[in-house]
Amino acid sequence: TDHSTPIEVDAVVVGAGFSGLHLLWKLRKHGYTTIAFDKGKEVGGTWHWNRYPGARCDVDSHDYSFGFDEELEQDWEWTERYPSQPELQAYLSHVADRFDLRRDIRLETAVTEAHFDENVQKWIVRTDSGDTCIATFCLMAVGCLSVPKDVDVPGLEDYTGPIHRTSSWPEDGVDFSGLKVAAVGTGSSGVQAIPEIAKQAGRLTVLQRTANFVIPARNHELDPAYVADIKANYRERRRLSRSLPAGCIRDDNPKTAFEVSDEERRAEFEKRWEGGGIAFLGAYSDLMVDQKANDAVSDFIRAKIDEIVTDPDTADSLKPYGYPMGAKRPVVGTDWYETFNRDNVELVDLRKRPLDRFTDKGMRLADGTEYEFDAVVLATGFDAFTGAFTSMDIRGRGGRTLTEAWSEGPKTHLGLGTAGFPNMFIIANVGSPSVLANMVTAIEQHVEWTIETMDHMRDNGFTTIEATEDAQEAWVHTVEEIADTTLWPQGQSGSWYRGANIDGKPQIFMPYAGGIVLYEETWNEVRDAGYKGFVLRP
Ligand code: NA7
Repeated sequence: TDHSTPIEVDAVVVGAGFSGLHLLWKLRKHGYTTIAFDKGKEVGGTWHWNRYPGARCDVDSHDYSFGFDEELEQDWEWTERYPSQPELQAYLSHVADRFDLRRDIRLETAVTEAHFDENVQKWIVRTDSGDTCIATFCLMAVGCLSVPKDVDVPGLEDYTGPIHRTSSWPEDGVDFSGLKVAAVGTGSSGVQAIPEIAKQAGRLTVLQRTANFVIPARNHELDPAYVADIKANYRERRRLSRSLPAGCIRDDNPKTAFEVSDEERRAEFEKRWEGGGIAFLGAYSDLMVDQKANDAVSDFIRAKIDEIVTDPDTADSLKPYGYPMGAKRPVVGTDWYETFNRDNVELVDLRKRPLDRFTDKGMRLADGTEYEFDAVVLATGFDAFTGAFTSMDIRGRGGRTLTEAWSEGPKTHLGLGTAGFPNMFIIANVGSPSVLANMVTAIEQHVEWTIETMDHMRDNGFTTIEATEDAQEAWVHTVEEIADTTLWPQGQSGSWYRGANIDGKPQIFMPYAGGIVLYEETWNEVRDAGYKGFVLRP
């Protein structure tokens, strides 16, 4: 590859995961020249890096996939209810090959800086391979969970054994057979990885700081008749998905929790617990808005934990208290609670038995107990949403850095653009439904709107588009306001939705909780009012 000649394109795409691949496909279709950079060895983004054992999506396979090409939909065979990481990786690699996207992708290449040059009204983008790229548009397809949080586990720097992060798992996997392993973190990643590691390890010690509500996934192989039915009606299914707030079909019950009898409510929870998955949250329409309704479902789950986990102390530690079910990202898992009945698994509840520090060989608890470990697994989360932006040197008008512009937290208009950074479009990240909806549906909206806006600019002779300060202040307010109508804010201590999982990170409720339908209506109004809140310049 020639790195010395500047690459001139209409649009540079940062990232080649779901967002980046979709962008590449559509940009080309609409006649734009483009190039994408991704630091991974392969396309896939989130699904390339998070290849730890048990990694799996918790949206149904047929919905967590691209709807832009009917033949792709018909040809691709999903094998399980929820797609595993290897299957998602295979799918995204297939998409890159099938549509010949690779000729516009440079892998193992990280974008290090993106500067808007006001003289030429273009983005000058540089990579760690020495490429320079000059582009009219800079499209940020960087993902919401792509930069791991810095390790803040005391003493871990002294630990001399191997440390594996779920978010950058070794490509050849890790053999834990017979080893003494510690796992830190019990969010979605830890909950998926721990039961798998427990099957292999000699001893597994799980360090839990905050207990989560974990709903059983009930993953299973797909029945060919079911798949045939979906494929026969795929267009309708996609249309329906776009007409529902979550961006996928979830079987939401319109009833409220206390308009039914106690027996009916229990039966509904039981049915959904058996059915598994995020659909559990759709048991009643008021679970996320009414404290009493939420208490009912939270009590139901705590009772399940008591039923499943044989040791009463462990059961007690696994039970979440102090925040409403669903007010932190709900976790979907397989055999999570059952894993703690295994002889080789111990739960260390850090709230009851605080950690003193890690040592060269293992760890010491405040009560003096010493542990030795052959390996440590970290599933400690991400510098969510903004991490991928602040880790690059992004400068807009007047050389102002994005980190500075976002010093009070990330501010955008509709999550699509930010003031001072013309022609930078952000795909499914802050200020948009992203992680609170089916991510792929959310991505689809943004990709469509981005290209539609670029077409509008091309057709009408506009050179730049830029969000106004006023519009983004108003949008940040709207995003907070919508979150405040729910029980979400009560779960935000320590939550990555607010940036509260990282010391010193400015706190703003980042994802838009209004769902993809209201969001689409808002976009339509904005566009129909001449891109209200954006300034278009010739
Ligand atoms: P999460 O959900 O941020 O979970 C991180 C976990 O790591 C969580 O249990 C944290 O406990 C724990 N953690 C973080 N730092 C520490 C320290 N220092 N000591 C002990 N425990 C710690 O990240 P995931 O990767 O699991 O999931 C991210 C998203 O991926 C998920 O929501 C889905 O959208 C997919 P805490 O709660 O902070 O007490």
